[in-house]
Parts: sequence; structure tokens; C-alpha cells
Amino acid sequence: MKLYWAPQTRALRVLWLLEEIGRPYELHKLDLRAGAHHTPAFHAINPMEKVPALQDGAATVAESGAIFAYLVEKFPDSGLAPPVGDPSRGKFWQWLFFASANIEAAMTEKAAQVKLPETAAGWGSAARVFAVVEEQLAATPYILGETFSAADVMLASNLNYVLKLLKMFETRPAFDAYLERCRTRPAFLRAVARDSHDA
Ligand SMILES: N[C@@H](CCC(=O)N[C@@H](CS)C(=O)NCC(=O)O)C(=O)O
Repeated sequence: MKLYWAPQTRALRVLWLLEEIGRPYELHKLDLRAGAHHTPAFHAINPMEKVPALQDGAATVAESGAIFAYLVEKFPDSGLAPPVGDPSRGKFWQWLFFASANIEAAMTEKAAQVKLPETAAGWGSAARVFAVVEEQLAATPYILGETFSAADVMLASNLNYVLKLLKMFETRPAFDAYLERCRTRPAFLRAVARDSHDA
């Protein structure tokens, strides 16, 4: 597997997931400042010309959420998603999509100072998005309950980005405790080390 990646970008979440899975992969660095992602070859892999994107033999997949879905399906033994047929698999997809769709939208709302009626905005409002995540994380150590999953890789990556790196929103005790649990995982630490080492 080859991950099209650039340091300090959304590609880190896939790098973290690949470290959790523990199967061989290589990084293909795209120098975004030099425009290395604006080539016909990369356009064919991701027409958005953004990282991350994954190549796996003849298969290519872009969009972080889709790459997560591809990887948990390919490696069911990784234990990073409830098995097919398990009742909690629905909640797994719900939180994976929630994190990709609603936290990104909350960021945009804040950065662009957009104000839409809550009923019209698909994410409701940034306040509602963070309240919903807080409600769950105050009750259980991980987003699905007692067990860490790929949905936590996505959610913790997003929370880490908006709360700790960009400091766009006030953090909360439940988020800090959750991020502490997630960011001390050996796979996260390896991913961060690789993200800066290979930069
Ligand atoms: N929706 C995409 C977003 C990817 C994205 O925004 N990538 C940024 C880096 S964080 C990028 O490649 N920017 C380069 C550009 O647009 O020129 C995903 O979640 O994978």
C-alpha cells in the first residue's frame, strides 16, 4: 500500500490508522508548496488533488473517510471495527461519518463565521456538534464505548486538530481525557514521529 501524504496535513489520520493496522505500507510524499499534487498522474488518483490518497495494487481511494472504510474492510482482523453483523457496527459507521462530516463543517462555520439556521445546516451548529461528542465521551472512554476503534482515530484526529493545534474551540475535560488516552497510543506516537521525520 502506498499513502500519498504531506506532513502536517489531514494525511496524518491515515498514517495513524496504518500504524494501528500494522501492515506494510510506504509513504509517497507530495510537496504541496511545490504543487506536486497538481499533476495529471495524481489527478487520476484524486481529482480533488488533495492528500490523503491511498494506492493498493490496482485500487486507489481518496477522502479520509473512504480510506478508513476501505482499510477496515480489507483488514477485518485488525480489530479496529466491529465485525459485520455486530449490532455496534452501525454506530461505528455513524461516528466515522459524523467525525468526517460534522466536525469539518463546524470548523468551516467558525473560520468563515457562517451562521445558518440549525434546521438548515446539516451539522446543526458547531455548538451542537461538540455537545453531542462531549455527551458520549463523558460517558465512555471511547466513542463506541469501552473499545478503541478506527472511528476514534478519525474523531481524535479531528479533535486534536481543532482543539489542540488550531485552538479554534475551547477544549473540555471530557475531550482532554479522551485525547490523552488516544494520543498516548504507540501507533499515534509512531505516526507523529514518521510525519515529522519523513517531512
Ligand atoms: N476531504 C478531504 C480533505 C483533504 C484536504 O483538505 N487535504 C489538504 C491538506 S490538509 C490538501 O491536500 N490541500 C492541498 C491543496 O488543496 O492544494 C479528506 O478528508 O481527505
